[in-house]
Amino acid sequence: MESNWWKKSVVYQIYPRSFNDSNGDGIGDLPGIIEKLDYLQKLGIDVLWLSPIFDSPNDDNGYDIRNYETIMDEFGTMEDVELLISEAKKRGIHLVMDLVVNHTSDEHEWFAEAKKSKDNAYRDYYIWREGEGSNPPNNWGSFFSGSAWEWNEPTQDYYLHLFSKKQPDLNWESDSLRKAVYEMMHFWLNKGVAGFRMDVINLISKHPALPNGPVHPGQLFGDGSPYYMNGPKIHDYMQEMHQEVLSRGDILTVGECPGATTEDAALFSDPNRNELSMIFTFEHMSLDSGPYEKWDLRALHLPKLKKNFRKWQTELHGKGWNSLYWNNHDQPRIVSRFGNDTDYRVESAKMLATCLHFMQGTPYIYQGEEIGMTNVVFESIEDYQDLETRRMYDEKMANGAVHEDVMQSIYVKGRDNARTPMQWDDTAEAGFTTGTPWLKVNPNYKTINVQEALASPNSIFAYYQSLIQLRKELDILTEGSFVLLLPDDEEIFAYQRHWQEEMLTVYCNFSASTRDISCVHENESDVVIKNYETLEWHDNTLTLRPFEAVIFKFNKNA
Ligand code: ISL
Ligand code: CA
Repeated sequence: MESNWWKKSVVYQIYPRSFNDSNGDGIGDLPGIIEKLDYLQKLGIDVLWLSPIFDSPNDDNGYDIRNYETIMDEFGTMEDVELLISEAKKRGIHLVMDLVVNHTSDEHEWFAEAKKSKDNAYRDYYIWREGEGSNPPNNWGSFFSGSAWEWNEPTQDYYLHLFSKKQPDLNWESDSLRKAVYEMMHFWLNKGVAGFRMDVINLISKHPALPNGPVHPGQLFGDGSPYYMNGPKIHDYMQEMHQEVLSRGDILTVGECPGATTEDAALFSDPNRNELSMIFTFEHMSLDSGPYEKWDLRALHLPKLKKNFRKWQTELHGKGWNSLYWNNHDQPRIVSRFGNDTDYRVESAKMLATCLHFMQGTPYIYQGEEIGMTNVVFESIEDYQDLETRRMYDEKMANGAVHEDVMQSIYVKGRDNARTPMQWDDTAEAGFTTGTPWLKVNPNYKTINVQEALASPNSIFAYYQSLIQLRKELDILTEGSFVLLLPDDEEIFAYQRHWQEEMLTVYCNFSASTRDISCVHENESDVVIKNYETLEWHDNTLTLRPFEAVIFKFNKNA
């Protein structure tokens, strides 16, 4: 493998539960993924990242792992995984696993042991504290509502869970825990996986005193994040993990890092520091929320988004590496979020893809993004399956919120927007299953589906194929520097890339209005890709129609 191969790769994320059901039980599975490898090869991606496929009671759909080395029954068997790895390899596709080691399931045998007694051999795999009188050890809230602490009767104390109470946090201070994690990583690398996406990896080092956090306006619990995000030993742990595991090959590693700044990102991804290939930032995903929670809806102010990208593009250039994403299994659908999923769905989906894929970094495509899947509106809260959504709903309603307001937040931000079944064709249940899907399909599958996309040369799918191809062909995409144009413009996202004597200019209209842009350097014949069939070009003025995207490439010396 070429060194740093992941710099020129495009990653595709699969949420296995929602991708393709091969046996009619309503749940996507590994044989279902194997059936669709030809489809992924046609798209042109290089890497498949699978959300967790390990044995789990599914409190959080596999992000609560009961056994790291066995496969969830509903998804298939270890033989299926081995077949998937080898079939993917035949098509030039590497497999990346989800590494969830901030916490396990409370049904993991480590926790089943640890909770029994204070002198149990696994006790120090988790984080235990005495209560403060009849209260929990501190005021931290969990990401999924309620306190971050749960009482353990046998030992008369509490354990920490930053996520649900069925996801107890692991104690990375324990040498034997860290060793067990590294062994498990070797187990998967020995099977031929090419890397790991590391779930909330920057939360693994907690400040040992676990102090109370500030209680922000409108919040019920304290914010412990100053004491668990990018904690005191995080980089020691990453360097140790690199030395013990990751140094064995040129592995793709991407750390999910809420709350990480560009300075943190450089520490994680500077190749000379030997930690990770790259991280996922959350900053660009928080610009349409209030300061304290994602459910607090705000309109996006485009200049903020542009300046945020500028910061990440310029501050990591030559120092580290970016990941580029609009979607994943936790985020609403981008075409509904920063695009327009009614009149300009196709145009805006292509425009958003253009804007992202011409930056420096490794692009991630989330299943369904390549056909422009949209958010969903279910009228009943009962139709939502995500625990984050359900707990938030219950907590807000118990505290006097209005049903319609809470539902509105869920329509805009709920994680099930990303998790509705993949839309393969216009037959029943979108061709996802012959049975009853675990989560309802989006009713728009009759018009938005893979079969329809493959039949049309102008589909969003075909456009993603071109973008992926361009990343292979144009070194300037991997290497070039980034310059933001028109930073304060509220409708147009424009930037340049520079590399050697080459230059790219990218013009993206994030609005439904028509705008004239004066192009000094560009020529009509320099267009690399565009999302409208023709160009509106007169006397070096480019007229950008709603959600139009145009890219020019030229030689600065010519
Ligand atoms: O989903 C979120 C946005 O509301 C985040 O708070 C999310 O919980 C956080 O980004 C961590 O996500 C990861 O770890 C969680 C899991 O539920 C998510 O699916 C996963 O991506 C716990 O493992
Ligand atoms: Ca199935």
